[in-house]
Amino acid sequence: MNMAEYELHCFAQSGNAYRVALMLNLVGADWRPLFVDFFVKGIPRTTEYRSAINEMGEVPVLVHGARKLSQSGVILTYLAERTGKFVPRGDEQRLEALRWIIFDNQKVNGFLGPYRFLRNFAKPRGHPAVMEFLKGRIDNALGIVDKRLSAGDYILGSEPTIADLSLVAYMYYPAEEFGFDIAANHKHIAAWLDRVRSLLGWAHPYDLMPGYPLPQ
Ligand SMILES: N[C@@H](CCC(=O)N[C@@H](CS)C(=O)NCC(=O)O)C(=O)O
Repeated sequence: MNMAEYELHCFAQSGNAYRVALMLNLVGADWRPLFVDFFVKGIPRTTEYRSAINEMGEVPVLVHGARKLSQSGVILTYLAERTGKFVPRGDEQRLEALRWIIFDNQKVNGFLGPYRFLRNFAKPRGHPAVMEFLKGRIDNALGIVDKRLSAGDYILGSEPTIADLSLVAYMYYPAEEFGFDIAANHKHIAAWLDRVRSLLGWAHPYDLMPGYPLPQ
C-alpha cells in the first residue's frame, strides 16, 4: 500500500482534529486519517499513546515524514507555511491570526468542545451548574466572533486564513448536539460558515474523519 504524504491521528467527533482534516482537504493534500479510539478504548490516555504519539495525550497529531506535530494551531501554521495556502500575509496578519487562534482554543471552541462533550458523551453528563457556566462563556465568545465577522467576510478580512479554519472547529456539528443553534443566533457567523462551506474541498467532520456514528 502506498503511504499518504500526511497522516492524521483523529476521530470524527473531535473538532480540534477537524481543523486539520479540513485544511488538509482544502489544500488538496495527499492525506489519510488514522483512527484514534477515544470513546471506547480511551487510547489518548494510554502510556503507549503518550510515549509514541503525543505526550500531551491529545488528538490531533499530524505525521509528516519524520515529523510528528500536535496542537492544531501549530499544525495549521505548519501547513500554511508549507503549502502557501490560508497564510496570513505579513507580520501584522501573522500575529493577528495567532491572536484569534489562541482566543479560539481557549474561549470559543475551547468552551464549545467541552460543552458538547458533557452534553452528549460524558458519563455522567455535565452538572447543570457547569453547563450554565460554560454556556455563559460560549455566548460571550460567540458574540465577539460574530461582531468581528460583521466587519469582513473572514476573520482577517477579505481572504480565508488559518484563523478561520481554527474557529470553525465545532460549528458544523449538528445543532442538536449543542441544544442551541449557533448559526440561527448569530447572523454574521452563519454567513461566514456558508462561505467556508463553499470552499472547494470542504467536507463535514463526520464525512472526513473515522468513528461516526459511535458504537451503541
Ligand atoms: N488545543 C488542542 C486541543 C486538543 C484536544 O483537546 N483534543 C481532544 C479531542 S477533541 C483530546 O484529545 N482530548 C483527550 C484528553 O484531553 O484526554 C488542539 O487544538 O489541538
